[in-house]
Amino acid sequence: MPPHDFSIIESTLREGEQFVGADFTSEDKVEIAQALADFGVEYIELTSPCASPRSRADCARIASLGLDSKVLTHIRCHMDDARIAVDTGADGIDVVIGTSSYLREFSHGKSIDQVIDLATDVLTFIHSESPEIELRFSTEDSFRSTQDDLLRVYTAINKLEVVDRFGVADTVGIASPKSVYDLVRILHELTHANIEFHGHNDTGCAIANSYAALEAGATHIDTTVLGIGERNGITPLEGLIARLYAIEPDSVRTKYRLHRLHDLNQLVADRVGIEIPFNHYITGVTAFTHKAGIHAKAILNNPETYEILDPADFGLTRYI
Ligand code: HCA
Ligand code: CU
Repeated sequence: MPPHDFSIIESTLREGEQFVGADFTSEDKVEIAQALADFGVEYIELTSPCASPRSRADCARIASLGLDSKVLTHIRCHMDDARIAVDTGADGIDVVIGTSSYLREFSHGKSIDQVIDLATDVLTFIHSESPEIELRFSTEDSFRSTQDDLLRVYTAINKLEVVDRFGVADTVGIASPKSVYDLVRILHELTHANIEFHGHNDTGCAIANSYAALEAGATHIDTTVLGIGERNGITPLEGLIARLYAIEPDSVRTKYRLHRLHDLNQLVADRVGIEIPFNHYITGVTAFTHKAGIHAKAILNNPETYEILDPADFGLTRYI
């Protein structure tokens, strides 16, 4: 049962940069990266160094800070991008390419065979340039790709023995916990590799899907602070923490500096010009507010009657 040994890939500075309100300055990025590292996430994922000269400079700058979290950069499966990414000094590179018929037809225009050939070239190149770099290969829109296509792609890439981790992405938020569980299981059995899950929240399943991925043996989950990202975003860091804390509070308390979560949320909210939603996991203003008389009375006798998260662990207080 999760949480077994898993890592958070915190993508506020990549997926979160794709949020409509986000336009981080270099200083913002350094401040957020430091706050994420202080909270204790295992990985920080940064926007592709190919997105702009500033992204490239910021990537190199953050990679050189010596943070406690590993720094990853994220690229399209493209030789030009790979050549730039190996020079950023990042600890790892996340490579992604679309495999659904939508993306093959309307985005990059490649067949599955061409996807396999291109990924083979790109991944082999990165590994030969920087054998020590942590390399992840993922398909985009995995949950609208056929299982046949996915298995062909992952089997071919697995044979190269250059990848440290495989990812699956629910790019459009269509997956359910059951479909995530099944795909992660199949992939894990096929590759025996570490598996990462990236889930969008269009239908409100991102946290449950991430948890199902962990139950199926996934080792890495992507999050962003407040869930920011394309459209309505991905798995919120706070929601994943709440879910895991509810199962095993001790290991979550040990792994992360939970007291810093609220300030981290406030920092990102300020930088992207939003409020922390009132009903947000852990840090929303009503998360520890009790109103009904019956609840209030019982809470005063024993808070656990109506609380599975202890606000004190997060440096927060309850209101009655
Ligand atoms: C996107 C790409 C991505 C990539 C996820 C990943 C997605 O559409 O911007 O590399 O794990 O959701 O598929 O964010
Ligand atoms: Cu995404």
